Amino acid sequence: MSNYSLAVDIGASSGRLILGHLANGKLNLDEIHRFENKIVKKNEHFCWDIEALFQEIKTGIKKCNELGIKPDSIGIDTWAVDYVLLDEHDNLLTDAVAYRDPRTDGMMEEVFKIIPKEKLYFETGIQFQKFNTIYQLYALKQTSPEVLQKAKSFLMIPEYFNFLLTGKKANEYTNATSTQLVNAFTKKWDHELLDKLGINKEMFHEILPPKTVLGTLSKELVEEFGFDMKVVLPATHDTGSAVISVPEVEDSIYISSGTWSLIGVENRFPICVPQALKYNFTNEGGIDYRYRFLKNIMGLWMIQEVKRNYHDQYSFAELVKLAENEQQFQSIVNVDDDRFLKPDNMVDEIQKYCQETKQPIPQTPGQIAKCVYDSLAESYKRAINEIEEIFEKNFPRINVIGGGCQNEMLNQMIANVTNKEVCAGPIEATAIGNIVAQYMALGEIHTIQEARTTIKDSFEVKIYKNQYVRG
Ligand code: LFR
Repeated sequence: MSNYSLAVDIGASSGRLILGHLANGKLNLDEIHRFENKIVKKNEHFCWDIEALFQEIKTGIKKCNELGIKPDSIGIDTWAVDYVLLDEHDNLLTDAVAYRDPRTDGMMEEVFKIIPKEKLYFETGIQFQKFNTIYQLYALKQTSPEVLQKAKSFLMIPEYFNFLLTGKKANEYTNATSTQLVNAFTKKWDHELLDKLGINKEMFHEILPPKTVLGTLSKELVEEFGFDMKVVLPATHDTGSAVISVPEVEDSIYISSGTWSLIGVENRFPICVPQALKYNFTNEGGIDYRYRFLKNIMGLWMIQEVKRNYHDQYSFAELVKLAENEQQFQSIVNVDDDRFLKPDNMVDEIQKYCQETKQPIPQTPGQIAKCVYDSLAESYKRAINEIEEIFEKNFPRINVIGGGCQNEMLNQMIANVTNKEVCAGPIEATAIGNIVAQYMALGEIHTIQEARTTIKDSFEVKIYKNQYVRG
């Protein structure tokens, strides 16, 4: 039996600490700690409460100790694009402003005046989203240039937690690519882009690849926890970790389904071609320099917000049930529209969209939920068509991974609208990808192929087929 590795996986709506260990070629998981994450208002901006999140990480580590388990290593992944800046004394210069904050409104257009859109795409390969770090930094430059000038350290969220654990400051490759400031081919910070935008390039650190052992816990934390462990870099971008867990990547399209739906394929090189630009696909860096050619789709965020707007009166399962009872109702919204990124009220926004597009206006919670799920399935179908057009081939299978793959109704809808086989699982794809990267760093698993075989042998995958095709 292997030693224990601890994955810290924090998404936009929840975080968890999961212990992994290998026994007889199978990976076993134990959830040690789970907590809520949400956007809070701070200094007029939507922010993440990173102090509270770090306390939750510490609570989880202490729970391991209470169980008598001292993991060999820990790895942290979170959502991408967001960052903090530190001064010369390593004090925070900024809040951890959340990517849904409207400070980046209009910034993309400002950046394109300095760097043509095409150039930006052909160099970085990254999808245009108004919240990418490049636009966040440019927004900061407009309002507080002195802060940017003073900054000595740019750390993305998992990197800041790693710094608090070890005292070491480093940037990690998979998350760095999400900034739209890394050259897709050299895999380094693009100094030319930074210079053109007048962004202080001294604050960026060396980009380290996943599977790097960053260090061990600081002396203070060893004392506090009563044990030491290695701090390893997994793919610190959660989607990078999740896609490692896709059991079968050949001829498969994956959907990493959570707050976002990330839909795409794994690739050995970036595809920065005009057609990919036209459809706004990204080439995010992955473990072993495998690229994720994918598109961000609004995802379960919409239903999370709907649930919140109904004052959490219905659980997610209940909303699915209510939607199932509304088979006759159909209105489709464009889930890729930025208006759904952070509307004041998601239910109102969906209703307004339907009214403006002269479709039946959903009234009941069931109709709203049905509209969201139908719209998501439509958007997946569109993205799949675009992928097949770019690759000039048919992908017979879709692998849905992550928490969202537990939504049986949505899985079935995807199979029906795409007429493809849908494989659902594993659920904890991100934590699993995080853990196997740690095992690769420690030499317990040797290759991604071996990791994927282990994952396939360890976790159930459920198959869905188009209900309307016979035979
Ligand atoms: C998913 C994710 C996506 C990224 C979005 C914002 O959790 O990391 O990959 O585009 O959040 O960071």
